[in-house]
Amino acid sequence: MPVDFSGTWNLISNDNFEGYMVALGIDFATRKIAKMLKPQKVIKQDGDSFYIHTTSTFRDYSLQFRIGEEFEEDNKGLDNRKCKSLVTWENDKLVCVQTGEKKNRGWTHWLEGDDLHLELRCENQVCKQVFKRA
Ligand code: VLP
Repeated sequence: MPVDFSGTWNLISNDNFEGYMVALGIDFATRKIAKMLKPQKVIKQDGDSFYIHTTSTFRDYSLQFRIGEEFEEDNKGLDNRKCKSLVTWENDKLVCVQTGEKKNRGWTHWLEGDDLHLELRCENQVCKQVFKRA
């Protein structure tokens, strides 16, 4: 049985979000607002189907996918660049590769103790976020 990421999670730390946003080409004004946010993630996992909703006082982003099935992602409200995304299991980690204009773009989710971890990658930048159950 794979791990279960389902739940409501609150951001508690956010390392190098700035570098990640710069790599994505997010403008200065938006970055200033975005780095103050404490987003919440709601994850619903049902077998190989996932729903991940990231909400904040500024913008929301939601994503639905099935493991192993490539889908088109629009990144609406983020950098708005379309990409082809594929999420797979690597042991107990959920690994997403986002193929498109930006090199080395993707993310990895995993559980560590009671915490949800997220690594966001773009080009040579890595952002590391940690969430606790709400
Ligand atoms: C854009 C970069 C901040 C910053 C401007 C808007 C949504 C894995 C994955 C599921 C993400 C989160 C992406 C955050 C990139 C911000 C608005 C912040 C709130 O999560 O859980 O999509 O990719």
